[in-house]
Order: sequence, then C-alpha cells, then structure tokens
Amino acid sequence: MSKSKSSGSGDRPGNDKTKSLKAFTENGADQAMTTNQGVRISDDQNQLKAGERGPSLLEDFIFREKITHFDHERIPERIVHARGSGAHGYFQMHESLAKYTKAGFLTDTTRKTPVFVRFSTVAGSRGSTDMARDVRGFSVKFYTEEGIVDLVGNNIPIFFIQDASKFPDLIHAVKPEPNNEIPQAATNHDTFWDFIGCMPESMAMVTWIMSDRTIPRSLRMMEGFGVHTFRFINAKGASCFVKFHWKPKLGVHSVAWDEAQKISGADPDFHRRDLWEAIEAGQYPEWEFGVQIVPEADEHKFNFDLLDPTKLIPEEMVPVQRVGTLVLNRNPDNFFAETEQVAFHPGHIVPGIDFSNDPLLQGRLFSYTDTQLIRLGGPNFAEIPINRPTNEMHNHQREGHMRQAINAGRVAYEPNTLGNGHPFQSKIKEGGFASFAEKIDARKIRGRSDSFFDFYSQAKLFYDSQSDHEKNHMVKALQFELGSCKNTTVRTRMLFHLAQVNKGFAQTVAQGIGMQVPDKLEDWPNKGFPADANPKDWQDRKVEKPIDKSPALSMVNTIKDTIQTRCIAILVADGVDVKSYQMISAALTAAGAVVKTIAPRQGTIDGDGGKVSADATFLTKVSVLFDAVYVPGGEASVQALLGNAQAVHFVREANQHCKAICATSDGIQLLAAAGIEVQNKSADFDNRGIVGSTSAASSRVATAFINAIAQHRHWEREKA
Ligand code: HDE
Repeated sequence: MSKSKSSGSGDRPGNDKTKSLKAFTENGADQAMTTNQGVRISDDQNQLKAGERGPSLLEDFIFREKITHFDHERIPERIVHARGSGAHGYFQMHESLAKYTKAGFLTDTTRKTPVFVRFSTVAGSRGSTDMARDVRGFSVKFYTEEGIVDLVGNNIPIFFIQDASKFPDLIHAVKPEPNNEIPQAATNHDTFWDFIGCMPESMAMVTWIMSDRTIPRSLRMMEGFGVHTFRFINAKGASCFVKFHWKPKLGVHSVAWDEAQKISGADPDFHRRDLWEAIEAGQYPEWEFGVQIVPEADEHKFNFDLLDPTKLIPEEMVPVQRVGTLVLNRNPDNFFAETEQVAFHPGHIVPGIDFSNDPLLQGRLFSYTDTQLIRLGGPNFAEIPINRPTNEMHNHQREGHMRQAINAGRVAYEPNTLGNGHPFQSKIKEGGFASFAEKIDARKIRGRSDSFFDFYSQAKLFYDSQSDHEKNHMVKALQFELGSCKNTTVRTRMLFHLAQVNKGFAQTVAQGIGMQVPDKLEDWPNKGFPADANPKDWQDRKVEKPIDKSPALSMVNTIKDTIQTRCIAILVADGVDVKSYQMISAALTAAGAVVKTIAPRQGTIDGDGGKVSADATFLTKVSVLFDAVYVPGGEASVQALLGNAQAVHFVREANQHCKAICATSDGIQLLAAAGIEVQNKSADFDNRGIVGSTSAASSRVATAFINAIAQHRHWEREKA
C-alpha cells in the first residue's frame, strides 16, 4: 500500500489525466444558479402558476428544462458488469519490457502513466449487491502517450466459453430468468446450471467460481488477469505471446459464504465503500503488474492450447515476471461522469501490443464498440471526458449525436491536397500502428481445433491445488448452487461433470443434495460436441510434462504479513478498562488497521480510567463488516455486553467466520458466552486466532493479535 499523497494520476508534463478532466469539472462554487442557457434563476422552489393556487403554466421554461433533464438522467446499464466502482491512479514500470515490446508505457521506467480502473460484478444490475458470488471485472484504462490501452480483464484467469458466439447464451443463462426476473445477481438457478452442464468446456471456470475467489474480502485484495493470450511486438518486429497479471500487495483474500450473504444485507455497498474509504484515507491500493512471456517457438509446447481461453498457463511452468506497479490514489469526482460513462474496449491497444487468435478475444473486439453505441448514445463516446486520450486525436471522423469537437475547415477526407494532406498517416517508424504480420493460410470454416476439446484437466488442476478448507468451501458452494436447482436432470448432469474432475468431490456434493453421481450421461446434451473430450491425437503430442498441482492457485499461499486497512471492532460498554482499550487500539492503528468502537449506545462511554467514544452501536454495525474483534475487560462493561444478545452474537459470528478474536481479563467471559473455549486460563493465550490474556492488555497480547489478524482467517477452526 502506498501512503504517498501524490497527485491524482500520472504526473508527466503533457500526460496528466487529472488536469485534462479539470477542464470539464465544475462544482458551482460561488456561482449563481442558471438554466442550461445561462439565464439566472430567481426561484428554484416553485413552478410558474396562474395565481398562488392556480394551474401551472406551460411556458415555464425553467421548470420544463429541469424536469426534462431529470427524465433523461438514466442511460442503459451495461448488459454485463453493470455494477461497478472506479478510481484514478497511475501505472509505472520498474523493469523495462523493451526486449519484448515497443509500447512506451511498458518500456520507459520514468513514465507515470495515468489510469482509470473500474471493478465490477458481472451478472447483477447496477443496484445489486457487491457481495454476490460472481466473477469480478478488473478493467484498466491506461492514458498512454501513444494513445489509450484498455486491459479489460477479470479476477479469474480463464473464462467459461471458448467461442464468442456462445457469450449471449452464457449471459442469458446466468441473468435472472426471463419469465419472472429471478434471481438477481446469483447463479443458483436452473437456467445457469442447465447451460453449464451442456457446455463442459466451462468446467475449469466452474471450479474457480465455486471457490472463494468469487466472494473477495475487498476489491483491493483480488488478483487481476488479462485472461486471453496477447502478443507483444518489439522494436525489431519480433513477436512473443503474453499473459497479463495484477498481483495485489495486500494479498488475495476472501470472506466466508455465510458472511457474504449477510454482508449483502448489512452493507450492499461493502466493496464500493471499502475502496472509496481506503483511498480517502490515503491507504492507496496497489498491485504489481506481471507478465508471462511465451516465445513464439514455444506456442505448441504445452498440453493445452494458448489460444483456448478456458486454460491458464500455470505459474510454475511460466513464471510471472513482476515488472510494474499500479496505484489507485484518487476517487472520482462524479460517479456517473467517470465510473458509469467510462467505456473500455479490449481492442484499444498501441504499437507494441497485438491480439492472438483466441476466438473469444477476437469476438470481443466487435462487441465493445457496438455496446457503447447504444449505451452512450452514439459514435462520439470517445469525446466524453473520461474516455478522451491524454494525447490528441485527429482524424476525418465527423458529426453524429453529441459531437463535441468543432472541426474547422473544408477538408474531411484523406487523401487531400486542399488541407495539405492533414491529418497525415504516420509511418511505422514514426509510431504508426502495425499488426503483427502473422502468416495465415487456411480454409474458412466454422469449427474448433482439436486442442480445445480438453474440458477437465485444468478443472482437476485447480481442484487438486486447493487446501482442504478451500475444497470444503467448493463443496458447500456447489451444494448451495445445485441444491437451489429444481430440475434433477440439470443436477445429475452437473454431478457427472464434477465426477470427471474428482469422483470424491462429486460424491460429497451429491450426498449433500440427496443425489447419486451417474456413471455416464444417457443423452449427451450438446450435439455440437463429442461426449468423448480429450482427443487422443492432441493428447499424444510431445509436450512439456504437465504439472499436477499449482500452489499459485491456492489462496493459502498468498501474502499474510500486514493488517493495513483491516477493520477491527472493539466492543465496549460503561465501565470498560480504558487502559487496555487504548493499548490495543493504539497498537492496531499504528499497524495501519481501522479501529471502530461498538457499544450498546452511541456517544461517550464512561470507562474505568477515562472516557471512550463509541463509533457505532450493535444496531448500526454487525460482525460481518469486520475482520477481527477485541473485547477488553472492565467488569461492568462485560456484564452489560453479556446481557446484550447482539453483543454475544457479534462475537459468536466472528468465531463462526474464523476471524481473529482477542479478549483480556473479564472480556474472556463474553467469549465463553459466545461458545469460545479459551485454552490457557491462567495467563496469555494464543490458539488458532483466539488470543488474549487473563489479565490486562499488554504489548505481547497486541503483537499476538496483530499476527492473528494478518493471517486473515483461521479456517482450521471451521470444523469445530
Ligand atoms: Fe466482456 N463485455 N465480453 N468480458 N467485459 C462487456 O462491454 C463481451 C469477456 C469484461 O468496467 C460489455 O462496455 C463479449 C471476457 C469486463 O466497463 C460487452 C465477450 C472478459 C467488462 C462485453 C466477453 C470480459 C466487460 C458490457 C465474449 C475477461 C466491464 C459493457 C466474447 C477477460 C468493463 C461494455 C467495464 C464488459 C462483451 C467476454 C471482461 C457487452 C461479447 C473473457 C471487465 O461489450
């Protein structure tokens, strides 16, 4: 996490997005209110009427303009990724990639490139909960000196489908069912699993979405991936393949499913608020930028096809080179103008980057402009302030709805002599874009390469790479999802596919939903695919030995050395031991955590040895909104909390969600009331995230608590 208070985005002269947005920013400070035509308004409270109690008059142009504008305030929401949160920041390389690419923002380590990032869920509509079990979008708009680059990725490195033509089907299946518009932002319904069962290519993605990766603790604690294989082109014109990665500096962390559901009720804006507050507090979220490079000669050396977007390259086979940093350090001034109107497109690239032939990527290249035409109302969406490049745009495109530029002169065509041939096209060596001259000699067909028909091996790789508790969470997630499906054919088909990943896994899921795992499918549902995936020819090729497990795929192996920005609740009532309260609170704050004091009432709490100010009550803040909880001693305080069912529930729930819990002296009684057994009742204790002391707080206890919080969760407590 960066703490430096640098200006909004990149700060290179001539490439400052914050400055370019300033020209369009207005807050009306010290200004008189006017109509859109600049006429001063003398009464913004009343319509123009015929007498005080008379009818309204149609000539009231002030009222008409205000209401008409209001009536048109909404634009269509994104068909997918409608719910999003954005922030400004900058991107900087610390190691040049000049060996692979000529893109300036990836080679010049002195550049700070301004960025705007938008995170999103996929299925829910704009007002849906942040905590839906869903893939998260991770879109980065780089305002580079050579033009805009959009890396429109997700927090999962692969995708459901292999061909873009199935995208509308996938989205129709996952969205609320069309007859009753149920359920919102959720996959636990028949149409989704019906489609998935018919599309076994989605099985690797299914293992990811049924893992805790789809219920992140924070947008700041997620990885990001470009998903597709892209190409780099260097100054000599040589090309290689590349996969893009974002690695969060705070580690990759998720919540428990029970918690996710409760957060959706307690604070549907949980992720949006968390991102906003961290940036406001100067705790700037950071990611490392990484690339996996595959030389062109190695295109066919893997047991999967680099062009298949349902496959990842295990990091153990091709390491991620961490070469840059992304910092988000400024919240938007206006959600609609920036986060809502920002238009990403995976086809926005600059010289040095190119596409691979991944059929999903190729299909995306059409879709994104098309969707902006309807969503943002016409072809001039690139002129909306947030979408403008920081360098200049010059071409002969003209007119259309909401055109902003006033293109002077007679010439709107090329070639021309009347305009001295301007604007002119650039030679490649002057920075003109050129695609990689890939040789293609092929027949036109509709079909897929044999190499795409391996549906289960990476699903198996993901499952086998998970720890016990992660596997257990996947089982529970599937029992929830398939258990919510009414159609038993749909359930049975899914159990068949799960059994191809791991038989025991499928059987445990089946047992929880009262079903049997079938040995085979009587009727292969998708006539487009052979039931016998994994064609032999492809599998028999000479390839680098595949790996059985990839530790990089388990969140167990993530960073766990900081409690920065973690939210900790301290439960108090009148009579609290203020010295202990202050000691733990100060230690947590010094370590970068956000401490909130929760009490039966707001305002000042009279403690033993001083006063404490309560931030919230048990009504306004609940346990699921925190990472850890501390209960200080003070007999009267603990007695009051013991008599408060919500306080006991607070601690019980924190325990159920395996969070770090600390109690000192009398505070231990509240733990006991919540069903938490403290092992060593005669001194300090520190067992599986339950820490504290039978006496007052000490620096030893504070350190133990901080270490316990940094572990994120103590899942080993889950079974108990
Ligand atoms: Fe998208 N996707 N997508 N997608 N996608 C959109 O574009 C589409 C895919 C992703 O924060 C839409 O402007 C097709 C993969 C993100 O504004 C739309 C296909 C990945 C966002 C669209 C895909 C993504 C979108 C809706 C299959 C991960 C949010 C609004 C060929 C690599 C961007 C919009 C933001 C948004 C189409 C598949 C990521 C409809 C046709 C794979 C993060 O154009």
